[in-house]
Amino acid sequence: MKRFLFKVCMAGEGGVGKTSLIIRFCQNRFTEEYKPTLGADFAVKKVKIGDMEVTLQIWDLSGQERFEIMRKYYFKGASAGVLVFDVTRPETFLLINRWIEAFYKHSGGGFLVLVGNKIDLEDKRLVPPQAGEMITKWLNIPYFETSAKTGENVFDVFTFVAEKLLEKTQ
Ligand code: G3D
Ligand code: MG
Repeated sequence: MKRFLFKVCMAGEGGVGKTSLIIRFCQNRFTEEYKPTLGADFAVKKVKIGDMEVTLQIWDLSGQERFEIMRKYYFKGASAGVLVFDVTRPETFLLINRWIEAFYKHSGGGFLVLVGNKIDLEDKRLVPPQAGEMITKWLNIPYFETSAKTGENVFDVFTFVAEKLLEKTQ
């Protein structure tokens, strides 16, 4: 079996659900009782694709979203970035350009996917799907909508990332 290891960085404003998405993907759970933390800088999850094993080393910002200076080191060597916003907080969508810029500048050739999270909060939703779809059209960044709470689409995002990373090695 062929094995691969990639660095994947979560990106996006505080409170959008980055840590919750990692916990859903890696441990298949969601907790509302206390603020989710990974307890480490990154989580590791193996994904099998055909006869290949892809290990995603998923880096989290753990409360340091505001410190722009650290983005340089954080994104360095990232093969992919998962840029998250909260569909109930338009300001988190309006700020994605800053993350896109920083990621492309510092990762050194990684690709991005955009994620609109918290779609379970239907009544509070303020960013329509078309907003994310526009980003795909303009910037060629694939767009997913997820709920870390229900788990909807979360595995699809990371599986897509793993498949795309593998494609690039072939
Ligand atoms: P961050 O890592 O981007 O800062 P967190 O975001 O994962 O810490 O999540 C921030 C808050 O949003 C948490 O609530 C978390 O439970 C909630 N959350 C994350 N994803 C979802 C989701 O898909 N649906 C809903 N309804 N809530 C979500 P608290 O209350 O701890 O601030
Ligand atoms: Mg967090």
